[in-house]
Amino acid sequence: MASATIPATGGVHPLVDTLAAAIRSSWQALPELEPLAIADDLEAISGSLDGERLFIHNELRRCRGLRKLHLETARLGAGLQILHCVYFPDPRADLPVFGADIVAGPAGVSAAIADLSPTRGALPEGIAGALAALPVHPFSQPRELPPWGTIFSPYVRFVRPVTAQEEGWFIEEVQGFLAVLSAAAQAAHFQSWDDPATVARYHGQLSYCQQQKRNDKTRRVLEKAFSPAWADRYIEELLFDDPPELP
Ligand code: BLA
Repeated sequence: MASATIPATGGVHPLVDTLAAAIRSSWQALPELEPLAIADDLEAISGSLDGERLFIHNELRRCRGLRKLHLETARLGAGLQILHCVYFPDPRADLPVFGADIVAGPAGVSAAIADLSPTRGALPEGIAGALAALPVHPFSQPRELPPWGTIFSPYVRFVRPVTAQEEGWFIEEVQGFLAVLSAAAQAAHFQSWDDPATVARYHGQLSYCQQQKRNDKTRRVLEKAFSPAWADRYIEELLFDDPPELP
């Protein structure tokens, strides 16, 4: 059975931990990596629910071409362990949004998703070509996207990994996406704020955030662990805050 996916009591699921480490180490390949300020009360959040320890840990960076890199690791209600990661591009550069989410419970990982998502209808050709050349693994339990998932690219990976081998494949595929994005960020050209292409990508990013906010499952977990008002602020200000208005 899926013994590889059962977490040690109170610990962080190995897939969450390993992917978080892989994401942090991939930051080193990003051009002009810099810290990005985060409100003190959002960096480390802890509490308890039904006698269980809750925590959320947030890390923020920025780099050339990507205005906000966000990595969240969390342990929330009912033994849920979550990794949430989104890289939001600077709309002046023709770069996609990177997003990844892992949801693991006491019975194993239920959802592992990763994508480079377009901000203007389709991915830039160079990025689509690079993604098409990456290895695709035969996961035994692919999952179907929810209705709001129209924001994802044709290369989106959404699975329930059931063995240690499949968990390894997922990490490898995410690393592939990140390598493609980091090369594109190195090479990116910047257009002006009032270029119609920049404006289109700004609206594409806004729509990405709006669609993600339709995921009731995220909101419900945060509401139960904290409160509806807190969940709302967290989603609007940190998880999927709209890109800053065009100058
Ligand atoms: C699903 N996300 C879920 C689920 C939960 C969360 C509990 C249901 C598990 C399942 O369907 O098996 C919860 N995710 C969270 C919480 C946070 C989080 C609380 O990130 C943060 C604190 N979600 C994202 C990103 C993507 C994403 C960046 O945040 C994709 C790039 C996708 N999550 C996503 C999808 C589902 C999901 C597609 C399945 C939704 C469904 O099937 O309805």
